[in-house]
Amino acid sequence: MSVKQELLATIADLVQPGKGILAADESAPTIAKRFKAVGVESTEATRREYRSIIFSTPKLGAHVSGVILYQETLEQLSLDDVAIPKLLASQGIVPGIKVDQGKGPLVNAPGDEITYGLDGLGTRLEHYKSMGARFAKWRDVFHISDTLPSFQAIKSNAEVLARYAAVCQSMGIVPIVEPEVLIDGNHSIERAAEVSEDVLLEVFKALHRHRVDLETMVLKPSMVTPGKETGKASPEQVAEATLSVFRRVVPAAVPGIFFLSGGQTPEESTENLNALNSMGYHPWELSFSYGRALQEPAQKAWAGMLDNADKAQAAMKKRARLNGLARSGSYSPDMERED
Ligand code: 5MM
Repeated sequence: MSVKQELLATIADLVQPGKGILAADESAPTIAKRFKAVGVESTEATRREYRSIIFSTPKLGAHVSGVILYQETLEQLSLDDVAIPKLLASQGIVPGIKVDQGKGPLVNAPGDEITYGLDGLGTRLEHYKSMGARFAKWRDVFHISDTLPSFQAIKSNAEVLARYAAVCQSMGIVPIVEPEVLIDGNHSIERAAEVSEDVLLEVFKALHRHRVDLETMVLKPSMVTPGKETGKASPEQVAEATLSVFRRVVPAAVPGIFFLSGGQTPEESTENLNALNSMGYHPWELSFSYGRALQEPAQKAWAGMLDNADKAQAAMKKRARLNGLARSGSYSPDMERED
């Protein structure tokens, strides 16, 4: 199989009707925060137990086409001693891997950040591929204020994101391109739209500069919403604001836009995705690549106890199923009452 055929096969597996991606690539500090919220200490053993339970959810592959893993998980065995990528593949799910190495301050741009991880990326990808990973993810982060993000931050982050995507494709790994515009702050939905448009425009310019093949990548952006401290917009307002930005700056050649949940509640993120898919024809598939919004109920149900595995799996199945319905605008909030 040529590299291009390999990329196209992975895209076909990821971008399927009624399915989305589970982002389970929390780094050690992030998963420790999530576990603390449900009273669990984060250790290698608790992380293995929890992730093994959710990935073993019966028929998870009916609604989840791919899972993004953290390096530790890619190399771990499930509770039944099956390699995690093998367990996912047995569910018909494509294993993927987070390859950025976190973020830190962007020098001479107070308040902005830059994502790390280009050094040695090719060598790491070779190893991840040998372990079963077929796609990768890199996340850039943009803060919103009256003055942030600076053009310097937008341009520098877009550049590294495009360089990462080009390296992935050269090795037959589908890149998920994630420019996250943060929900934190008291900005308006209009300001979020302005920043999202600026960011996406520079990201696609950089992807073009680096000759990234748009047909074999996935975009993972934030929806356009008001800041967390500003209050909520209705699903219709979020969908309209998001689509009006994306229509201007995301080429139709991109096969799938898989949104992140970015601090929205599980129900909100499903309702918003449903509204997006209820609004007419779109040139791209609109799906989910949620972390918190898919996992929060499962983490609460598990609460660090293996005896709660069935409850955790039921919670995971429910969120995956409802988001699967939102892929075609077939979700309704009444369904939240069903088990
Ligand atoms: C699951 O969280 C991912 C890893 O975050 P850290 O590197 O901060 O530990 C994160 O990249 C995630 O994939 C995206 O932010 C989307 O997740 P949410 O929870 O926003 O849907």
